[in-house]
Amino acid sequence: MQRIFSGIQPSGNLHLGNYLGAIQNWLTLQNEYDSFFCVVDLHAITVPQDPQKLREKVLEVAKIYLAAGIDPNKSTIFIQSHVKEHAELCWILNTIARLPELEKMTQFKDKSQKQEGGSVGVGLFDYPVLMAADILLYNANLVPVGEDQLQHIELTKTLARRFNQKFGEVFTIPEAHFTKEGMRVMGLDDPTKKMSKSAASEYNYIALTDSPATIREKIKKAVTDSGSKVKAGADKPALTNLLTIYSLLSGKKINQLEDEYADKGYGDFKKDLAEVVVDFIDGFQKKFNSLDNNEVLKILDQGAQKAGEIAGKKMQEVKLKVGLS
Ligand code: ATP
Ligand code: LTN
Repeated sequence: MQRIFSGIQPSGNLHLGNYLGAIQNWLTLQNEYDSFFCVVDLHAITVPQDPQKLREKVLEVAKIYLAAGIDPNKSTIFIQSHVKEHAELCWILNTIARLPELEKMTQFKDKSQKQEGGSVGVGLFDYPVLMAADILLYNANLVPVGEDQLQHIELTKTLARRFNQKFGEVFTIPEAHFTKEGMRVMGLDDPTKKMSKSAASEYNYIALTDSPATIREKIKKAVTDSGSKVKAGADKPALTNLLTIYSLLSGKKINQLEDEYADKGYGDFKKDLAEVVVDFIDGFQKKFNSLDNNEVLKILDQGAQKAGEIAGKKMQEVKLKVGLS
């Protein structure tokens, strides 16, 4: 059985972009692949985090996986820092990664600009190497992520090939996997930038924890394009984005929605979209609130144990090849 690996950082508020770009895709994949879903807390601390909030967020993201429908009987769910091999392999990969490869990462450039002058940590720079370690430890074949992560997956492949060439075949070369529609959900306040949990304005995103009133208000305020037709297209980035969200949550095709709203304006469309989103998030939150924290911690312990066995074996192989054992 082929394997998939993916992860989300326990930082900020998880939003519809994370759900539609990543988690929704995982739900179908977990039926066909040996699946590993990780809460990447070591990645989260590459920018400053409040320790108590981080602790809460780690549990929250694990619960979001479960509430969204990741089934612990089919998939392995665990916390990155609970499996020490992630940091260990990251160090070894650091010795073959090259400075210019990391310097050109757009996520690093974006995120380092957002940090206060002079406070960009080495961890933020090294973030993609840790991500490569996550994936390579498990011989993952596919990595389901949003489009913004493609550059990191390319680096992962480069490092895997380089290591294999230098020391002998150890790592499987992974491929990125994403759905065309959900790969880039855009900000509600600016359809030229991706929906992001670290966005300056909360009107950029719909958080999975937003109340119905907040959701309705955010969608009402969402930017629209000139004209009045509810249509997708290159000249209508805002409507394309809203139609995409509607389509992914309702299962209706975009052209079907365009037909439905042919005689209606933006106002009617937005009102209905708000209800589709409210419905989805309401169902999601009900499941989230019904989860028992102790049960979740048990699932995470079992996940770390299973992941640790695989990661431990891979690390032994790596150390042997490099000459560390
Ligand atoms: P930040 O914007 O603060 O970097 P993020 O919102 O991108 O964070 P991550 O934890 O980095 O969140 O990403 C988790 C997953 O969600 C990744 O697979 C990423 O590709 C996906 N994702 C994030 N934002 C979007 C989006 N707007 N559209 C589609 N997928 C997204
Ligand atoms: N960088 C990713 C999160 C992440 C990840 C991974 C995704 C860390 N390690 C391994 C897939 C596989 C992001 O979504 N921002």
